[in-house]
Amino acid sequence: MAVERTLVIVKPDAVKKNAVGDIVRILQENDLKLLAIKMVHLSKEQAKKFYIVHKDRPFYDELTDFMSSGPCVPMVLEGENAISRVREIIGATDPAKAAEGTIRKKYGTDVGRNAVHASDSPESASYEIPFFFNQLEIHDQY
Ligand code: DAT
Ligand code: MG
Repeated sequence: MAVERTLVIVKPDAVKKNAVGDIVRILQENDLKLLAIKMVHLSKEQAKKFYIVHKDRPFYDELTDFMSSGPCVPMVLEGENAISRVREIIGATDPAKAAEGTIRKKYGTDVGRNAVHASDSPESASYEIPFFFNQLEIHDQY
């Protein structure tokens, strides 16, 4: 077991559903400490850079259009095994296949508009956290 940090994004669809507060609550109630949070509206170019690992996937253009379609809410969470635990709490990529009680089951619309993003490995977290937050914006002393 190790204390990890992970990046979660409430995607534009879930921001529009006014689900930000509920999603933060669910994560905090699962012993994840909120270290940073903000609201940003990504440009298409910024969305393409964030999702660069998917640049050759057929859904890259659709995904980056969606992620730049409105404001989203990135946040940094910390806890024991935070990366894999958050992936379980959010559920499967396709909300139709997500388990009962998961965030994507509750708020996702379809495989493209699936309410939340979460880092899938320590390597992706180490790219994704500094993509949105600098050191001064990450608070672990409370
Ligand atoms: P995850 O977000 O569960 O890590 P992923 O990394 O495979 O999933 O894909 C990134 C995002 O791309 C995903 O959250 C939604 C979108 N996406 C994935 N598969 C898709 C598909 N078949 N059609 C449309 N969008 C898709
Ligand atoms: Mg992924």
